[in-house]
Amino acid sequence: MGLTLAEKIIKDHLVSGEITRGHEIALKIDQTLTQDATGTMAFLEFEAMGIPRVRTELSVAYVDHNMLQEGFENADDHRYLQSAAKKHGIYFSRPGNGICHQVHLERFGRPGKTLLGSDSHTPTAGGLGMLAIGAGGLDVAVAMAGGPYYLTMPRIVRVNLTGTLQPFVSAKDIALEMLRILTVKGGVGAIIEWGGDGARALTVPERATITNMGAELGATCSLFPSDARTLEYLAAQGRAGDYVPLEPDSDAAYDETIEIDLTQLPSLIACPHSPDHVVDVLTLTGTKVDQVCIGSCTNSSLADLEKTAALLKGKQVHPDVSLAISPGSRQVLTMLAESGALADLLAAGARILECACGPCIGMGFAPNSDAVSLRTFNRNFRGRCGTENAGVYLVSPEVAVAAAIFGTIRHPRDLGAMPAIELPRVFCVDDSQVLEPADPAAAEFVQIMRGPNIGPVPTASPLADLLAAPVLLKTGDNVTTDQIMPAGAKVLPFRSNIPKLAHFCFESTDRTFADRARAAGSGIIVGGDNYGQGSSREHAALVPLYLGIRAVIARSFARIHAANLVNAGILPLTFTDGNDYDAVARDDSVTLSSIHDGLAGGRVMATIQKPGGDSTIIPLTCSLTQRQQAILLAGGLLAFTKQEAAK
Ligand code: MIC
Ligand code: SF4
Repeated sequence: MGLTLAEKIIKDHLVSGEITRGHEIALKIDQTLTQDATGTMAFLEFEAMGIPRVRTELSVAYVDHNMLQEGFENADDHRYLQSAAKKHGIYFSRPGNGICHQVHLERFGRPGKTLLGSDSHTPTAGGLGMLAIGAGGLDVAVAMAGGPYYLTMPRIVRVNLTGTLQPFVSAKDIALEMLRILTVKGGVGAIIEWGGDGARALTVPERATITNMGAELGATCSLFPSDARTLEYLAAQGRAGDYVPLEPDSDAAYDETIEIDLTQLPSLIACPHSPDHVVDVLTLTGTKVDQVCIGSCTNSSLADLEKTAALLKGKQVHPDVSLAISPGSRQVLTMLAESGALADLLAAGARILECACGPCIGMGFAPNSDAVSLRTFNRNFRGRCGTENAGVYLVSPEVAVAAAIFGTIRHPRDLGAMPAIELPRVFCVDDSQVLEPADPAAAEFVQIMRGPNIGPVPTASPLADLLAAPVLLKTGDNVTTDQIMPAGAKVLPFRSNIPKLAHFCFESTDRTFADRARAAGSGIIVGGDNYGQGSSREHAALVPLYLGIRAVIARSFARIHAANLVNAGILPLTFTDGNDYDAVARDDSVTLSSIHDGLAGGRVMATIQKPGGDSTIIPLTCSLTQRQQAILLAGGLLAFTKQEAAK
């Protein structure tokens, strides 16, 4: 039987394990990507491993998230990252050069290679036929040190695209359609492989919009074949030499196949506050709009913004709408300037923001109270935009432009005919803002510059055999890492300062959480399904660890967060019987006994003691690989790595 595309790349990179669904595999990682909001911690962890120089083919550090410099903190972190990158053999993409995923696609991604990134949207590079996976900072630090990346071999879902997109319907609508079909947890434990005639017709940036939002499905990664379109893109970037053709075998076996007929696909919109609340845009016709944002790692390519400019040309943004555009990279912005499109955007009344994540992560441009904000982004979790009571809707650039002009949600075909967009065959390549690392001889003399904001990385103790702790918080389903550890302009400057970050833990869910956790000294969190969906931020594990959380019991976990809990040294357990979720409440005392045997046996018994005195015993499932068990017993991945190195 033939191999799927992902299986081929996995086979080429397999360090250990067998390519059988559900088995643990270890992959050699060719490239790593870090960004500033997760990178400071990842770099501190890399430093703690004592390895002088990265052992990957390529590691790049981007600065794109923490761009507002309201105080010294972010600037200090940028300086730390720049000096540490120089010392340790890492390329450094300077602030202003663009969003990590956009720049990586343009300048570094290579078909057939593996990429591990400390950002959940790392799978964007799957648009180039790369096996690109998001992970916590510590996993990325280990990969930078030359260690393999461990994961459970996912199931592989094939999506077959047929037909042709209607005018004004675009790649974003395909991504939203998948969310409508699969929901935010439908991709957990899966790799999504895109194919069919409809996929062949899509350009690399369009493919990247789709692979980007595989993260919202919870998928491990998403990828497209590497074909004529890939060559065309790489050639435009002056990188035709990086091209290798890659297709799945014609007799490859998939675990599931989804068919999407592009001809039938309408313009879609994801309603607040979840990317899978997807409806036909027509159902919301007439809804008044306050703000429109075009950009983010999902929709900020040159093609997206040239299209935006062409649709806006000669028109004016509605007086009640504030329109912001954040180009994905300096390359995109430069080319918009050269083509004259930038002038069209300005003439229409758009506010041009930096080439960075910006409003997507609440770094400025928060909407007004109760606003309706239409964004071409990928996440619309409550409060993420910076305004708790705003409603964020996720849309294509076409729907965004229509709303910006009309002031209400309208089908974009009301804009008239779709203007034809001509993109240059050769893109403007200028890597001057990517700094090369020092050569090995000079590296030892490079001084790392640390600001006072950088605190120590919290570490766990080896997992005890008995754990008795109160339930400090009980959450519902689909809790996001934005809820556990919010981001935004106020909080992000403290990404390298865990004690400061701790004040904000679960802030929007329960303001008393951090104080109660501190007072209790140790505790347990109970969650519903898909606990920890969303970002890769390991801070959503490190901060609870710092606050004394020793275990999280949930109905199910999102992939990256579950790995981050283990890496931090927190025990993730699931209810063997999902109904037992109802048997546990906040302030109950939970006793987990014979944990060490339970780890090996896959089951831990929990005694739940109610404040009134009643108690019940429930079984919990502990589905951890032997390696993960060893990590917990060592007190987290950092301790485990040091322990292994000492052997
Ligand atoms: C996000 O989109 O949520 C982020 C901010 O890019 C995160 C990374 C982070 O929290 O720093 C992600 O997607 O992993
Ligand atoms: Fe940046 Fe938003 Fe993309 Fe995250 S999702 S990398 S915050 S643009």
